[in-house]
Amino acid sequence: MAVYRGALIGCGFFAVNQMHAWRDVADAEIVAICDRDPERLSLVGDQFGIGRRYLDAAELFKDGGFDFVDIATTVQSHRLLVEMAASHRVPAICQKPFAPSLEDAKAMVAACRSAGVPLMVHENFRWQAPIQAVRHALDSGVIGDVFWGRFSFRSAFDVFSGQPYLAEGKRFIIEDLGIHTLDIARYILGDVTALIARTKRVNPQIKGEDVATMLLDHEGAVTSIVDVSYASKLSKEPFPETLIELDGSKGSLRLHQGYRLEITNDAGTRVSDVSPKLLSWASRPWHNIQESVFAIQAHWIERLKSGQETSTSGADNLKTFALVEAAYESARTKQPVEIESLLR
Ligand code: NAD
Ligand code: 89V
Repeated sequence: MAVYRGALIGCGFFAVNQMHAWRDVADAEIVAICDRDPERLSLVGDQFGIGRRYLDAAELFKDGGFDFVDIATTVQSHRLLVEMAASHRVPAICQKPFAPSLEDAKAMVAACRSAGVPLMVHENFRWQAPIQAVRHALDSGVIGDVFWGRFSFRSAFDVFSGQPYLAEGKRFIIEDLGIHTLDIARYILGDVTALIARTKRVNPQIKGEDVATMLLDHEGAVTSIVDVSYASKLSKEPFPETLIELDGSKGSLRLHQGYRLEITNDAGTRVSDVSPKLLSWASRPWHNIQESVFAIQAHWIERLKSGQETSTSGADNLKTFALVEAAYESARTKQPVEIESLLR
């Protein structure tokens, strides 16, 4: 069985999860790493026993010797690095947020398309076990045709200690976290035609918005609410759970806190435990996210083998990224935004 050799760029806070997951993914091996920060490079190189280390991505690509690249840097470098991968005809995974702007994201998709290489955005939230359980429940038809939904992520978890840059950007919760929630809404209820949003900053110590409420029109006349907050002090901290409510023609579905999936229809109410696994290297409460990192990376290798497009390909992620842009535009103008016009 062929082993796909990968190179990882960006050895920061989150990349450690990706490195752990790569060790668990069958037929994959990270053979080289790169970070412009020598301390991060040695820390991750020593932890995972990687000998080939680079401070400069251009040097990494020049030396080659790998079948794909996993770009785990923050957003500012995504376009440069994805275009570098395309110019060397190397398939690429790129962390979310895909790009600083939709125009950049479109250019990245075009570069990989014309180079003929696959591009996947590391949009892992749809791969979480509870989200997959919701998808399977809908596909089984137990609640019929869904006409309304809510996707909610409300928390007061301190994300700034692990990711201090999140306090600094003019944009915060929609771009960093809401992007996942919007992607889940698309994954569960389909593509979005229009969106209206309101935002707020509650925490005075950060620069961007930490609360957002969005109303989405999905294709097929389904309506959903996507609401996200890092300013919600609750009796039991739910981080990093996305809670879901769906009403359908035959019944309803509720994904409650504590990974409890409740389905009600004419047969009654059934509650099941859809908790994620605690992988050997994972820690609570991050285990939900960590398991989804393994799942998306295993999917990437499976799709490299089959040649099929990935679930969160660059082209697919443009449709999620457009919702982020639309939300900021709508919050600014107080007007609904048509999504199609952004994707042209
Ligand atoms: P971080 O700042 O801790 O790490 C980024 C690393 O990339 C740093 O070590 C930095 O030196 C390096 N880097 C930046 N530009 C580089 C370049 N041009 N060449 C080489 N190295 C470079 O950031 P983080 O918190 O690990 O976040 C990284 C990305 O992961 C972000 O886009 C973030 O949104 C995303 N993220 C995703 C999830 C998820 O669940 N999908 C969770 C957390 C973070
Ligand atoms: O997914 C992310 O990008 C993270 C977190 C889950 C903490 O918001 O920033």
